[in-house]
Amino acid sequence: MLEAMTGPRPESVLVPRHRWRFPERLKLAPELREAGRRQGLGVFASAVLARRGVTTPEQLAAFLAPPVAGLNDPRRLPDADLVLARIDRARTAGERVMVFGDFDADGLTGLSILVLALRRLGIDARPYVPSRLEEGHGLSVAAVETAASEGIPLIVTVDTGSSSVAEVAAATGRGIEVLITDHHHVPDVAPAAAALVNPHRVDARYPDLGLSGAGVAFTVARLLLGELLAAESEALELADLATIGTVSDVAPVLGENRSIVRLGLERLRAAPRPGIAALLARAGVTPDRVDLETVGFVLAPRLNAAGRMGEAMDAARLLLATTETEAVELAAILEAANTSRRDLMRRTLADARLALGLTGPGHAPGQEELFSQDEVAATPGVVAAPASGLAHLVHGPWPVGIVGLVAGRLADETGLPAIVGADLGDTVRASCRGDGRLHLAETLDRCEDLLDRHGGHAAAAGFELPKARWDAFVERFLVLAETSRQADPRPPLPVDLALPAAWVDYQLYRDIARLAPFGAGNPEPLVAVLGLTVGRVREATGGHAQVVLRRDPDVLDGIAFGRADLATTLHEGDRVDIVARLVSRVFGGLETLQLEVRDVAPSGSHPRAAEVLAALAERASQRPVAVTA
Ligand SMILES: [Mn+2]
Repeated sequence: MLEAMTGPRPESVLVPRHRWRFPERLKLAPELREAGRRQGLGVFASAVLARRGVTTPEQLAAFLAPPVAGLNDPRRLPDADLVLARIDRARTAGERVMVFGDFDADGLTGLSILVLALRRLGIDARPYVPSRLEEGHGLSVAAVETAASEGIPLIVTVDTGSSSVAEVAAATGRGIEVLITDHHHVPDVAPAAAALVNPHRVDARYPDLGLSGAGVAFTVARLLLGELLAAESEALELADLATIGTVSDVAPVLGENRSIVRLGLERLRAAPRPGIAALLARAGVTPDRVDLETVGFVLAPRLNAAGRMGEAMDAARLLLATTETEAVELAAILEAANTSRRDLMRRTLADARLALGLTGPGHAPGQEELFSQDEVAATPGVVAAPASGLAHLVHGPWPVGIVGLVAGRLADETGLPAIVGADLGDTVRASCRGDGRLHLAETLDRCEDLLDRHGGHAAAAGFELPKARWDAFVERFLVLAETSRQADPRPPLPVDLALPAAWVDYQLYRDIARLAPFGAGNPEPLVAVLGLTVGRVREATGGHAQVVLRRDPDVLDGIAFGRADLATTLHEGDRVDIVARLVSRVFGGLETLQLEVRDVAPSGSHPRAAEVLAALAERASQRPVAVTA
């Protein structure tokens, strides 16, 4: 109140940092509510699942069932019979088999899965990882030549090959058969391979389209070991590798992928294979604490770094390592690749920031400072679009393997879409990253006449164009970015549940925990906790804020990481709504609920929050069941 009387003090006014996006209204079907109740799952968690596509009692039961129940019959893969027959023949004939995997983490883990499965069948499997710089994506002619010179009559691809028409023809010309396993788009003219195992084939009847390349390889391993050895359960032990591929490819953690990552996490935690154990040890992570975030931020980047730095074969060897000694040695090589990848990224980012006129220490919120200003010197050949306030566009003489990472950092740091290109002679190959507010792939579609090729998603895309068309592209891109600019520039914050504060309890935390593991397609739910009263607020060390939130009759503890500002903008007695992640804190043997605060708004300032609070006030006498916004 004192503030109101002494006039506005902008720094102490509470304004939410995000545009809260409440979930679409949903009336939970009675049978779904009942199905949840039978499983001991509360109505709010069931509603979250329903919004994520779990809309029938059968799907809900499958979601909560033991993971093996969610795996599909591998015999439903297209060309399953052809693969089985050909591998069986290789086994009886004692043929060597080359397993060709893409050089990213999905390809590398998928390759390891098939190599291990073939070895289990007694087949001499030879891993082959192409060089990112010299061979690029797809089955390579160099691999075909290697197979020919080594007298290998059969190549199995992983995570790639669906577009390799010429290379498969080259193999056939040399008397080598190719079995393709892949999850990428199948073009109208598919390669004439001996088998094309890809759930995305138009004639495929496989029930799940979410598998990654490693997920397809895992399913093929289940097929081979199950049918040829009656030992499918042994194939399940490869789920840890499939999990890394799934997470690295940002495949949705729903459906069959949810089963795969649950099996994989069990294995990663309980008995990580030597290579994974060595990587975790290097990163200082104890196996029993591994979750999908660890997989995404510790394991996958180290494997990808190897591919970017030309050490992908070492990454494959690491995954296949059978002894700790070998694994520790290879993990050191990968760590070195990861470090040089990071140095290269820092230098490239420094170059790009200088050219773009971005000043100050280069770091995204919450991340370490990347370089000091004296490291920065202009690199010749860097071309940046002038400041527009709409996007950052720059290209230069940088390695192709690094520009995506740099664009990601620039986008995180500035909150604007970033396009970073690597010069390849007269061509620029560029990566685009953003927060999805400007749909990057659709924006590129509208520049199609200027581009040689392009593709991607809302928040990540890529393209290639002749250097001579760069300026025209920049001009077009900025016009498109301007027209689609949002009236409200704040980043959106998706809210999964909006509940009066009194309804947020430990049981809700437990229900939400049952929806784990969280990842792409199934993010950890955020709850808008409505109608709290601010008690004590204090700034905590490390730029955080701690707040005690009163509700009737008890209090909730809140912690707001990186939001020291709240110590100034929140005042005792303020009525607030909070978007938070629910966490459990164990203190003195007692488990209590804590709110990990993402954003705060004056209570009822969002119309949907006001609606929930009004409905509550109206029905204050009994506890209604479905007033969730
Ligand atoms: Mn893939």
